[in-house]
Amino acid sequence: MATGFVAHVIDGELVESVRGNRFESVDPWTRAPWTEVALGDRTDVDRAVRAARAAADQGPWPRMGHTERGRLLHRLADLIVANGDLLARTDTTDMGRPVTSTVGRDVPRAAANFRFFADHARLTPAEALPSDHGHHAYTRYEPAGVVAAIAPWNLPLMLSSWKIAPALAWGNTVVLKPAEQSPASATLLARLALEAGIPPGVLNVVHGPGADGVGQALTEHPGIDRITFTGESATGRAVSTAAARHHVPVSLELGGKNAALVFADADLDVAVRTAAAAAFGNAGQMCLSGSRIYVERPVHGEFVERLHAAGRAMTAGDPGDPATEIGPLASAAHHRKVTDHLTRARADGCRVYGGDGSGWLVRPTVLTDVPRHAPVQTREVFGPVATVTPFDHEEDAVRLANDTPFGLSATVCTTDLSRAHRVAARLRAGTVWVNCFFVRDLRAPFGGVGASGVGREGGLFSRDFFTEPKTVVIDIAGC
Ligand code: TXE
Repeated sequence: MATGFVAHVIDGELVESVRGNRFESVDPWTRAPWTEVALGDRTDVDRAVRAARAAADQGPWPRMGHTERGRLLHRLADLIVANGDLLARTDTTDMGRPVTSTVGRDVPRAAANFRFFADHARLTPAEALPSDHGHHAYTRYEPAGVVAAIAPWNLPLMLSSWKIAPALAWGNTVVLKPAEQSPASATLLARLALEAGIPPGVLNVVHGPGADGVGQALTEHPGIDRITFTGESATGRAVSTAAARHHVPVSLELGGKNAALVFADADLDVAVRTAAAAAFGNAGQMCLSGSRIYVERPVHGEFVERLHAAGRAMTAGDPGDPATEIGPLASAAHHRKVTDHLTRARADGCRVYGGDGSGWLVRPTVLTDVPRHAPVQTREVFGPVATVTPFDHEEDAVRLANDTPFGLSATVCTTDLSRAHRVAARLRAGTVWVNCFFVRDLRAPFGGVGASGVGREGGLFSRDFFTEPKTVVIDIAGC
């Protein structure tokens, strides 16, 4: 039975929906509701956007300067760390991500996002343009206004903070819609923002579903100036269409079907460790997952055996147990999607290693003999499922890796330095990791090619998205 209640946060207040509706959030480990959540609709979205608009147009936040804003964002980061256990356990209960990851990775990274963007905004210079013609020109990076942030369920706190931190650091106000499968940490985060001294209306949270619900209402609202979205590629198209009606710029981080290339010269220990982390981490529920693995033929057999063994060795079970590495999939619908893929893969003639599990748990799964056009090879499964396919030479490997409409990330395992650079240059992907996975530098561009997204965020790319750059030209010739 659900015991708690997760409210919207609008204009600094914890509120019910105007119509008083609620929904239940389900704990994927117990498969039972664990909390009630305010179920918003267009009216609640409108209230939140109005609050954010007022805070943007009349409030202190956009005007207080980078130093003071940065101080408050650092205070929020301190509070995230101080309340890390609660935030981490909330995400673990909401979506099944193992607590070692929510405590050890998501909380520190959420705090780091706020610290980084606070400092980055404060320290980034703007251009002054010398002119030959008696004029001086310079650029001002002004807040864009009200940002709609629509987050997915796979890394709730971390991905929300990745969107909110740069938006706030550049002086915007935000309406956040977390995923309906994992809403609770967003309300906690907004409460901590208020506790940190961030003014009411600057960070608002509205809960509810996306299509025909809060998400859609937010993207269609005329009071929004930017939309940053992470989710499925098809949803990204709907978001773009809605945004186009009001000429609102969008940043879309969408799905992936990311390749990992393992060359015969690779250190196989590193390759197996990297591939297992890329394919099975967070039970494969990451847009960056390396789910299509291509291995040079001489080491293919050994690699398959070792990857399967690495998957088997991962502890799967209760995500609240610190020993657990693989938790349950996030929802019944998602569990069905992943297991349907496995059923279809068997029918398509794939050999399946692993893949068992009870409840919504699916253990790491390795597939071989996968037909090139099988759905498991071409579509984002978003589960702990990796296909492993042999290749014969470098050209072949690059062609296979690029044989997809997606282009989010890729991993290359090799000890040949020239090959690493050569292959990285030819892969059609927003990020290429060599002998590593998931290493992020917040100054670097992050985003995808093709069906994996539109635009980049990170460092100056975030500034360019979350601001309206303005050119000021001054006559200094005195005539
Ligand atoms: O995604 P959706 P879902 C992929 C992954 C997964 C699949 C479906 O393959 O199995 O997408 O997941 C909101 N207007 N990724 O259904 O629907 C929604 O409420 C505005 C990849 O959860 O895209 C949620 O907050 N918003 C991925 C968010 O969009 C809408 C992360 C994502 O939900 C909306 C998650 C609409 N019309 C899933 N429809 C990644 N890139 O990391 C939905 N939403």
